[in-house]
Amino acid sequence: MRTTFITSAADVGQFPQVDGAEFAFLGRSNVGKSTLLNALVNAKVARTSRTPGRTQLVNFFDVHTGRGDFTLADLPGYGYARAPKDVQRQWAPLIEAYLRNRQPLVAALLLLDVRRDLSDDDRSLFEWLSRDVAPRGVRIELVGTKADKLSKSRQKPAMVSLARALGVTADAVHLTSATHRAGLDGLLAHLQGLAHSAPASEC
Ligand SMILES: Nc1nc2c(ncn2[C@@H]2O[C@H](COP(=O)(O)OP(=O)(O)O)[C@@H](O)[C@H]2O)c(=O)[nH]1
Ligand SMILES: [Mg+2]
Repeated sequence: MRTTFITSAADVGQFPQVDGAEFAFLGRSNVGKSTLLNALVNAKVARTSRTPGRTQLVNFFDVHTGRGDFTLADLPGYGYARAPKDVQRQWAPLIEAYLRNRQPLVAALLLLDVRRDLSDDDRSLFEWLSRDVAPRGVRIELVGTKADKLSKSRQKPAMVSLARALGVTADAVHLTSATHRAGLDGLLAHLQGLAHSAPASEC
């Protein structure tokens, strides 16, 4: 597997043209989007734990595998309390435009920290995705992150309560730990399966 950085986009006009399927990493700041992306492709391509700056960027990566190619998009996080107000206001239009219109997008991965309760932002994003984005054929994949921070016996109950808060069953949530490399092979195989079954599209 080989992963290369394509570009950073600050607005819709800068989204790259790609062939094949694209998957987007969504979730609040610090939930582990960039870390999970890096762990999945086994490379340090996405920058992690940087304080969100003034510019919110979508970072695109090309992944080449023996089973075909796909694109990953690392989206800016939300809910960073100390972000300047203009940055907080910028988040919604860019991400909304991306999720509503991006043609190669096959699935939006909504990342949720298994140790934390759902935030209002998590819930309203999930509801909006279900209502306005899923109908155009984009799947919503729920991914629990940082499983290693909970003992084994507390992982399942945490998943169940997250799932219940969203009105889905716990088996709809992919449980992962980037640090312990848990749940990554299954998630990658799942994405590759979706990439294969997606109709070929150009941006
Ligand atoms: N223990 C643990 N820490 C993680 C995991 N994934 C991410 N982190 C940490 O969470 C922080 C935020 O991660 P990052 O990927 O930058 O989050 P992002 O803002 O959603 O892109 C960093 O300090 C990471 O090292 C994980 O699976 N386990
Ligand atoms: Mg990040």
